[in-house]
Amino acid sequence: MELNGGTRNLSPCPEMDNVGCEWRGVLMQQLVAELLEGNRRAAARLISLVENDEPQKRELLKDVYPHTGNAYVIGVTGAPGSGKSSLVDWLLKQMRKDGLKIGVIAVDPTSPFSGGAILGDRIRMQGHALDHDIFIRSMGTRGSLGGLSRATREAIQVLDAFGKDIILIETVGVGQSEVDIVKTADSTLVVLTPAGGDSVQTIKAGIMEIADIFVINKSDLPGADKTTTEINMMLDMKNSEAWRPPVVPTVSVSNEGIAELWSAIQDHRGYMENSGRLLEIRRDRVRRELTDQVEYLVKKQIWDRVKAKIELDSLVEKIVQRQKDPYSAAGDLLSKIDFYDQEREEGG
Ligand SMILES: Nc1nc2c(ncn2[C@@H]2O[C@H](COP(=O)(O)OP(=O)(O)O)[C@@H](O)[C@H]2O)c(=O)[nH]1
Ligand SMILES: [Mg+2]
Repeated sequence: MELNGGTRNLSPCPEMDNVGCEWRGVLMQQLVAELLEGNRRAAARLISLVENDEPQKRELLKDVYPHTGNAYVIGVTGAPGSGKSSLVDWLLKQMRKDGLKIGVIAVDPTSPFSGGAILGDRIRMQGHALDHDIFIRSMGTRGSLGGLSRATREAIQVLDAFGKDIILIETVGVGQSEVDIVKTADSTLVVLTPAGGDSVQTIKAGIMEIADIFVINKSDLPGADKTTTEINMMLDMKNSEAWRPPVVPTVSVSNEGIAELWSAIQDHRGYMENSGRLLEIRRDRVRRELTDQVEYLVKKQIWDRVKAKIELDSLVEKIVQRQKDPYSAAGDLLSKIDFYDQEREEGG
């Protein structure tokens, strides 16, 4: 089996005639060139392409990749309503004072694409709409949550090549997929609010593990000190690691604690860079990405061959009728495409 899938000789648009396809290829190259020149519409279109998982996406990302690696990625996660968007809003203002160019990706799988919290985020962040060094994009669910974390990773690459120094990712911290999204960040902020009567012990363990910095937002509300103390106690109990997450109180409706938060982020970045940890996690990420790509290509190769040679529907029908079982059908199927040696697999 030859692994030539995804290389340039594979037509990125097989449904078109050759002339149309070449023309589209030229347009795509132009799109990447425009992105590198700083064209916002090109950035927006490229993110749409990755979000919709368009077939020509892989070719584009190949051209984008050599221009990535400069941006520092900051993840902001926490329960809905904890104040993530308000915090991001103030952080943008704070970072702009340092002359940084910033991209924001607001991921909210709980919201439909064009309404709800996403719309609220758009309106809130509109104050930055005229600032050309800020690029804000919302992503909702189109297809699976796994698809969303892939699309987020790819959108980060686009914004990185676009020349952003910092990429902020806001994500609702509820499930595994959001945790996966956060794993693409170099520094992760977990936003909590004063627990009131409740104890912070109820916070999901996974979320505690990923925090580089704890933000106690809405510190104007009662119970902020208690929450801060509890988090610190939980940190005391953990084995001392090289980096102890600071706990930063903020009031994001009135810009309190934002400068302190920005300085905590910079401290963490300094730690990541100086300790070699940043290089380490980026290497791990590349390894995962490479594994994913290999698996993607292998799967695609197999299914392309299977579909070309085998009538799947009739096979499914036979299995439904109990004339065949799925286990031997899978083996038969792979042996027909000259890929799978069934006898060896079964030790026969
Ligand atoms: N009292 C108080 N309310 C806040 C604070 N930060 C945000 N809020 C409010 O909390 C609500 C949710 O904020 P939002 O930023 O949309 O939260 P997100 O869902 O985590 O992005 C909004 O009504 C904010 O005005 C804060 O520091 N104190
Ligand atoms: Mg929000």
